[in-house]
Amino acid sequence: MARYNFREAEQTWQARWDEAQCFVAREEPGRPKSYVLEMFPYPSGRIHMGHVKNYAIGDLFARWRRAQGKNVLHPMGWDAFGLPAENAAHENNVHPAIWTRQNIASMRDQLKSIGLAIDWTREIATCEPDYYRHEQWMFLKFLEAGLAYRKESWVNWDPVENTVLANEQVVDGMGWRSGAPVERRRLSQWFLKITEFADDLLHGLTTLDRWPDKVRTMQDNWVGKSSGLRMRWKIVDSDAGVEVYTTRPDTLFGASFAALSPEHPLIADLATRDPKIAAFVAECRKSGTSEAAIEAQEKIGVDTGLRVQHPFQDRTIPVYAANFVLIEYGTGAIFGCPAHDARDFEFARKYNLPILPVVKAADGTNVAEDGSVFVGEESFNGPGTIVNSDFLNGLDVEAAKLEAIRRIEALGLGKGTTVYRLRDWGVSRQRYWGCPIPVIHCDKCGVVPVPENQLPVVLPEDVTFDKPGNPLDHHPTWKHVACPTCAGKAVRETDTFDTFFESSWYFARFCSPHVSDKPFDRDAAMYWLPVDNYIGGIEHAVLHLLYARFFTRAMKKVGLIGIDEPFAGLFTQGMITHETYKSPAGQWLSPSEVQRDEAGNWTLTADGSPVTPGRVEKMSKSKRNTVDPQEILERYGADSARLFILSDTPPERDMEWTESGVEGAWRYASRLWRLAEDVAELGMDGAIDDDARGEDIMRAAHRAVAQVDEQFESFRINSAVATIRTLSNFLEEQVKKGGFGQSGWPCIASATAILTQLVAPIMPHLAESMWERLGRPGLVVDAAWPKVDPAMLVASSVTVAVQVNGKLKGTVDLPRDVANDDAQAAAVAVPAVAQALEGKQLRKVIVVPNRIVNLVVG
Ligand code: ANZ
Ligand code: ZN
Repeated sequence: MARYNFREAEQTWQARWDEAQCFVAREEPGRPKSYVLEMFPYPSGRIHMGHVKNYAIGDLFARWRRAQGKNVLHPMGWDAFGLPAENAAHENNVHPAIWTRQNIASMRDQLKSIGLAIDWTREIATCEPDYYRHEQWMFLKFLEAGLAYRKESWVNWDPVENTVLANEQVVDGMGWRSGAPVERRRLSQWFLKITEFADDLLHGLTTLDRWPDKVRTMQDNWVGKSSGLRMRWKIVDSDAGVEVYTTRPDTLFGASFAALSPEHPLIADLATRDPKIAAFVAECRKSGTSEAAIEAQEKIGVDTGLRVQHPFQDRTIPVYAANFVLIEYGTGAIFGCPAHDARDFEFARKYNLPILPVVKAADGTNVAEDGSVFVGEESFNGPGTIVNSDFLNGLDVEAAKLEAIRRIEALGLGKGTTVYRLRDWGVSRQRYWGCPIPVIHCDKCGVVPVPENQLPVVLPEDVTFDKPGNPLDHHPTWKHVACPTCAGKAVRETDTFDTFFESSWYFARFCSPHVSDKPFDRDAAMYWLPVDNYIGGIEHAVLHLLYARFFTRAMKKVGLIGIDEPFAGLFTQGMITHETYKSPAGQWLSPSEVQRDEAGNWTLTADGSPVTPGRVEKMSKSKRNTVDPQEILERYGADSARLFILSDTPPERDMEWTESGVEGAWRYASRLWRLAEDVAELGMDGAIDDDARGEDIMRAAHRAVAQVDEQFESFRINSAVATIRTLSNFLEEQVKKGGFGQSGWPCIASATAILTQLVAPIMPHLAESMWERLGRPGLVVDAAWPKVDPAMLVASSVTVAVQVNGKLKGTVDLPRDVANDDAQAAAVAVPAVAQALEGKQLRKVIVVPNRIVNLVVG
């Protein structure tokens, strides 16, 4: 019997699918579609296990939906702009374009070797002008529609690299690559008006019932809608005032200071006269601008000497500049109530400011034996009753908020408002390897959009990386152009778009990737979108997914598309982990350097020295616990890798990669192959026909299909694998028993064919080989998914006696092993039983499964 040769089989079937153009998608209006999409990869050079998992899950859906008769779109492309290419240029002196294109070529080969059901004719790379020209055009449309604008904003500036850094690129106040202290700078940047859709983005979340709750919650928090009060505190001895925003107007009587952001105009003004304030502002500038960075810092401030008047009381409070007040949120100024806010508490302790409790905790946290309210070792921010607050006393927190707002509004000092945490999206990057922003700066005319007929603005490839900063700035010619309006000397914008720009609409481009006169064909997009199954990592729960949702709305506003939500279903997969290993000297060792001896001890393969196995952690280069998919594909084949990744744990959870696991998958693949061979060679061996046996076999197959359908649908892929194993075990036993007659023999053959179809979305190559071996016509990939015959799901029936108070009243035919409740329901419906029960109270029901239902009445 021939051993299953996965190397040969995988190549053969991939070529066959290619030839038959199995996965080339065409719009067919009226035919139900399914758009399956995995988040497209960054072309880093080689695929990693996370990719394999991502695409194994997506591929399962693409193949399964296709077999179910859906018109499937399952495309692939490359998120090809970005910093790593530029870093490679600086480090290895290779041009980003060359580096990127080489990486794409090798990763494409790798992905193809996994045997994915992808329509490669739709492949796109975002770094090519035929892709990014459309986003330049859309940007101009957004400008016209008021969805893009330019403004000065605070950015993280790396003085060594001469570039703006994203918040994530500031580590402990230092540039992640230069290690130089980051500065804050004001720069003119382009913004997209995501805030215009803040409410709509929130509302949309409620319609996304096929998204994980945690992702919806994260987006909800990111948009961060809050309601509160915007109010003015009058500055003593001045006509000026300070506008603050608070979500806790109920704590107004507990105010003990006001604080302004170091970037607040009033502070900037004071800094020109007061060196102490100027020094403080300069100090704050040294740290990043992100909320996370600011949250982590020690809360510090400086007393400005100003005081503001309390709105309801005859007292004033000092005004500080404080590092924890963000310029971009609310009004950039707050009043502090240390008793009920953790940051204010820390600040008050440090600067000896009064801590005035005004909320009596509902849970008693801050209530003494005698009922008085005290200040503990931390602030209290839960619910309770207001105290020490004049007209608010006795109200609960929520009622007090409303009352305080009413009073402030009556005094003309402020207004209840809604505030969002969401900021407009700054899309300018001072980088080379990105899409050029299509505008021109003219001294006379200002900012002039590049006229449509001059698009695309092609990123020049003849640049050098010998100086830090953006090579577009030092390019000798590219930058200099005639102003489109006055024809005078002008310069191009050298900033490029944030690479999230490209990933915000690529799903729409896939619908018609070859149209050149517009970003995509509207009809094609309306046919395919929204994406039915979008699969990717949880790390994109906020930014990418939010930007894409915004972009879809923006595209709708400029008439490109007619939907709001791009992704109807979202699945976030867990990571792949691996055990870690350390040498006696404490160095991380890679799994390929170590081995386990018979006694179970780990040693270094090279010299046998002892190795300490460590915790199971996310595969990472730093811990060296990665396993290269390439090696696995070569040793075990794509199918075994796919099976192991899908079978071990629910796909949303982290899964631990082990050598024994993939070996087990490989053994199972070989067993399936043997089963196909055995069944193929099985003949009628003259046994007497046993119809019941044939029927049992078909029932088992149908039951498995019904279960797998449900398990795939709910992403319980590991359970589906278990179902498949149960069926194959059963079929193996049957084959071993042998003795098939004229009716039994076709049954085992077709049940094995059904098994093969269930296997196909997971191990597509093996399934083709089995299908062929079983003598089935055509390719399994083209075979219609088995239809479950409901009659086959009903387990064979049994006749059950129905008794009332122990006396036989009738019988009822029930499915074997039916639930007790169902047995009872069927029993009481028997006419003679119903009669006997009339007017009586049912006290108790005793069910002897598959035999008796005894109804006890009184
Ligand atoms: C007084 C107060 C008393 C506050 C109290 C809280 C508790 P959320 O709910 O997260 O939106 N705040 C307002 N603007 C700020 C800014 N630009 N930078 C830093 N903090 C700012 O937070 C709203 C609260 O955060 C506001 O309510 C304000 O402090 C502070 F017991 O006002 B609160
Ligand atoms: Zn001009």
